[in-house]
Amino acid sequence: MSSAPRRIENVPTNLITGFFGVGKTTAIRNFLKHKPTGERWAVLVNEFGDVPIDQAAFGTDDQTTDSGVVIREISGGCMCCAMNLPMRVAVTELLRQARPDRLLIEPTGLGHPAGIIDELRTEPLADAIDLQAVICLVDPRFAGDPRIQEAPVFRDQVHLADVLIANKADLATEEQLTSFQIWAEALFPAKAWIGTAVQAEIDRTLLDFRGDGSRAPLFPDLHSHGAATGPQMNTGQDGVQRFENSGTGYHACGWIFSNDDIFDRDRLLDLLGPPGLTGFAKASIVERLKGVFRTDTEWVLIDRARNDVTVSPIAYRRDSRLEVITPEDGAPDWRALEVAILDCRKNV
Ligand SMILES: Nc1nc2c(ncn2[C@@H]2O[C@H](COP(=O)(O)OP(=O)(O)OP(=O)(O)O)[C@@H](O)[C@H]2O)c(=O)[nH]1
Ligand SMILES: [Mg+2]
Repeated sequence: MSSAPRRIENVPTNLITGFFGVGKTTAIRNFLKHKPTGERWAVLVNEFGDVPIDQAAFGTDDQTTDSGVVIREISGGCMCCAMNLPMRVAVTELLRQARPDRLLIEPTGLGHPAGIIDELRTEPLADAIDLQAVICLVDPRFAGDPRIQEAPVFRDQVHLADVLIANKADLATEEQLTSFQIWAEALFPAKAWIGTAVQAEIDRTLLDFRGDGSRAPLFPDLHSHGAATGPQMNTGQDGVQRFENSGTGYHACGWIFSNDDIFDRDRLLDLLGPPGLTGFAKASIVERLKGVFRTDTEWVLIDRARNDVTVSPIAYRRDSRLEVITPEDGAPDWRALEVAILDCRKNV
């Protein structure tokens, strides 16, 4: 006779929040590296665009790694907005399937934590989840940028966090780090922890801080509107799939290219790299760009947050794919970009 499965209760859970490209996925990858042996951890990643890339960045093709880590993705909008139900379903399924010792949740860069926290604290998830520290990463270079600083989503990401970390400290000046510290220490209610990090190396024990359940959002209604529209899927030139969606002041366009296409690495990097090269982005603000490409030398991950670009080899092999996020009023001609990308192919 088989016994009923054990109830899932009080799974320690953390939210890792922060604006586009600040280092959330990098932080989670680091936490996973320090995961106690024998524990099983689950990760839920939400991406704004319709073409998920973070999954590939975790170095897994089949959503389940062999090292006690299970990863799931929700793409195409913010799970805090119109996606409460998909989020509830995804969390429930992930908990059932993985029966994890800890759950880490990465919302999109526009994610409003209040909506997610509410969902986690309400039945049917409330019993299953024990919400611990909400960790918010900020880029100290942009903490003074009015476009970000005054954005209600950014302010609530900061306000609702228990732990505040200035990541990318290597790219900031001493003055920017000092300004961050002064600003962070003046926040009310006070943070449980304020720190700086490089490559999102964050002390693992911060995950265990108790979340402060009394933090109320400054902008409680934010998560009930501004949901992404779409997705609008178009089949473009040569059978390429193009997906567009927009919401909360941003526009995302993603592409999936055939696995048979082989791209010229140098031309591709010229195109997608920062302005100053021949990049399309000269005239547009690229808030975020993530792509996996099969090139003539190797498979690469192109990872760009504004004008900081890193290119690294990647184990993903399923297809080439790209996701670009720009402010809604600064979106380029996506079809022209698609043509330019396809022009970088070598084997046509
Ligand atoms: N120089 C520098 N680069 C960093 C640091 N932390 C992360 N990065 C790089 O910043 C880029 C974005 O990092 P991610 O971890 O993907 O950021 P994210 O917040 O998950 O991005 P989204 O999910 O797209 O919002 C990657 O190329 C990282 O390697 C850091 O401390 N210094
Ligand atoms: Mg990420």
